[in-house]
Amino acid sequence: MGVVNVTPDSFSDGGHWFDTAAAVKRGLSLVADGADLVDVGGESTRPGASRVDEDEELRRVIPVVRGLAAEGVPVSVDTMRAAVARQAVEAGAVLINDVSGGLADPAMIPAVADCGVPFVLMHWRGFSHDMNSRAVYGDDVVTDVVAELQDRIDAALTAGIAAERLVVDPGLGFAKQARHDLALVAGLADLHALGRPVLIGGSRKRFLGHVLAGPDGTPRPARARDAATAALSAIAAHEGAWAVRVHDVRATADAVRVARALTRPQ
Ligand code: PMM
Repeated sequence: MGVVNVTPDSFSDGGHWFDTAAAVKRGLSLVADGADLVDVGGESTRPGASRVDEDEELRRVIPVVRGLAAEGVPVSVDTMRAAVARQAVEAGAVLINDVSGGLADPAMIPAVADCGVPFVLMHWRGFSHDMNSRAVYGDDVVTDVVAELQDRIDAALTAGIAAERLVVDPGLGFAKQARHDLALVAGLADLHALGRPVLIGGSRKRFLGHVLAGPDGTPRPARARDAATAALSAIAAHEGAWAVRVHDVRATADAVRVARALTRPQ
């Protein structure tokens, strides 16, 4: 899954693809690099970010979804809003990716039930402006995240969404400290116990900056985390992830192919 953030302020690629034509072009180049799916989002979720209003989110996202779908690209929409999700599906999106797992907008789960497309339920504990304060877990972060994701699965099933349409995601970097993110990737096998495909979104995230910190402890900046992202992608793929969500598709597509060759020798 390649990322197109149509935002002025996403933490790692904000501002680059902010106009429609540039964003569509970017999506096409991600496909040329090997993306099977292009995730289009119009709201930054970087830690501390404040919300964008709905009209502005629609204005950013819908023309890009329409433009990519018209080119035959499978598009997912990265949104916490039911209205954006509905209009994106009308514009050709084939998957709804909600980082709040349906919690931010009470109309989201009913909208997904109506739309009939797959739905990514990400682990989430609150909006970006104060999510870091929610990074408090019991003895084992994996156990807590699995339990909270199970609650989201149950909410979706209760609303009539078929289990086959659900994908789960541990939400790396969302109400997590670096050690939580690392424990979740190391504990990927436990996420499979939920019985649903797993999406991993670790691309250029803070925990990789900490892993790659210099001798004085300064984290590696976001733009210099792509090799680490590819390594993470290979590990996630090898551990059975259904998809990885990344900015630099080329390196990750290669990494995933290596992982696949190891698990399924021809
Ligand atoms: N991370 C971001 C945005 N959307 N969606 C899913 N399913 N999983 C993620 O981990 C995720 C996401 C934030 O990263 P960005 O600002 O680089 O897009």
